[in-house]
Amino acid sequence: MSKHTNGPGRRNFLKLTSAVALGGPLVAGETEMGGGGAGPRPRGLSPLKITDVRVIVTCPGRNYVLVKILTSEPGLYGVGDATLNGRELAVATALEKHIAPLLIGRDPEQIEDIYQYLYRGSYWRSGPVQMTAVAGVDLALWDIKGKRAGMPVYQLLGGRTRIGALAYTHASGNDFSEVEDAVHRAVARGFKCVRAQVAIPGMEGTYGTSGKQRSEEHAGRVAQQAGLPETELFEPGPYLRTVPKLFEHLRLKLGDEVELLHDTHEKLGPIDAARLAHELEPYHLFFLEDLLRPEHKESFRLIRQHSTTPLAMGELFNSLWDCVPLITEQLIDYIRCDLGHIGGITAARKVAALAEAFQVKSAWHGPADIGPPTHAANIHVDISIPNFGVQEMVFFPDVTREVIPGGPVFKDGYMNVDDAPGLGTDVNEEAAKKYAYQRAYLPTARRKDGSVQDW
Ligand code: KDG
Ligand code: MG
Repeated sequence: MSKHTNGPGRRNFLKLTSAVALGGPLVAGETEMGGGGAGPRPRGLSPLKITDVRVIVTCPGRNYVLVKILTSEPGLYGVGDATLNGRELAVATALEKHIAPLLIGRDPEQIEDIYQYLYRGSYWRSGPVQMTAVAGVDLALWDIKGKRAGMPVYQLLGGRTRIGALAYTHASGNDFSEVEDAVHRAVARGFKCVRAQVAIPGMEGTYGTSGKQRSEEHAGRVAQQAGLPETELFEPGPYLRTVPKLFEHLRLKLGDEVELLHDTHEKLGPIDAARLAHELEPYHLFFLEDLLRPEHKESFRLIRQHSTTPLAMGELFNSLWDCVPLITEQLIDYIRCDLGHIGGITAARKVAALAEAFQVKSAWHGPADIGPPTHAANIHVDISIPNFGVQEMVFFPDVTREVIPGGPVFKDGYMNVDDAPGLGTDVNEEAAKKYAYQRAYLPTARRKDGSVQDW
């Protein structure tokens, strides 16, 4: 083999390094490898460049931020999702003003390099706004790569490892029997796994419920002005007394077959979290989610010392490194990062590979406040990794599907994608214009004495 087929010759190496030193892209076709710096370009594919990055902010039912990346190949584009609930415009601005100019002229096939460049290359790394923007770009690039290859993204990730992604939905109610009815309805629809949340007596607006339980006493503290966040009330005492009784009720009425999950939404302190995990043991949850704030990773050790309830954590994490200690110390059983907030498929693959080595499974975040491209990305990763656990999902309303068509489908307890090239989602830019952004916030929470509580 000649030295030229082993890698770039000195002349081309200099060309390459000087291009990068000048902040230029690893330009396709500029090296003797003939293909984008990292390796030879597949035969028959011409060099490709990013020509435009469009950021589309729209509110079909709720706010979404879409990223559409256009390329030098006529008609070839990718669509990603960069929605960050309640901070949509911050991400849109980061994309438009800071990130899009860095992408024009780059080779969209160099997904890993672009991820590294936007994440590590920017000095101000990580954080939800930055990593949601990176995720939007990353998803659009995988979409382009899939379309160019004529393959669904899961094929590019190594192909199928399973028939579909076991899915869970949400069931909630104002009392135990309402939750029980909601679980029944979910099971009748085909779900094998259901997350159960109940309104806590005396607490107005419990996370995960419809929030009917707002008392007169509390009403004064709820923001009256439209478009400002509501304030919910949280007290650990009533919460800790109610939740184990909910699951005792559900097991009594529903038996052991249905898999039950519960989301604590980062509300508890370490010893209360350990108590809840311990007291839920008899009801054999599939997992107990987000017991502690993301800052308190070391406190998971305390929970593990007291309980065998399986634990899930991670929807507020923004990078692989946030996940490291929980995975490598086996302090959790399911890692549930949000692909839309950790940098997309490129980051999720790294998290999944790390987790595989420590027998931790995936349970990527899948709420309504991330768009269909991220839900599609979840499934492409789920069905191609070996250590998939479970997938949270939602059914999008028709108005959302009009603007963002495509996406995974639910059948018999599983989510799946078809064999459409790329991610299998799109954006209808004309339809998007009909639904202008509306300012909206997540709720906040306070204790009875008025002090701030994690929501
Ligand atoms: O934007 C915040 C929501 O995505 C979050 O509250 C949903 O915790 C959540 C979940 O598990 O779906
Ligand atoms: Mg959650």
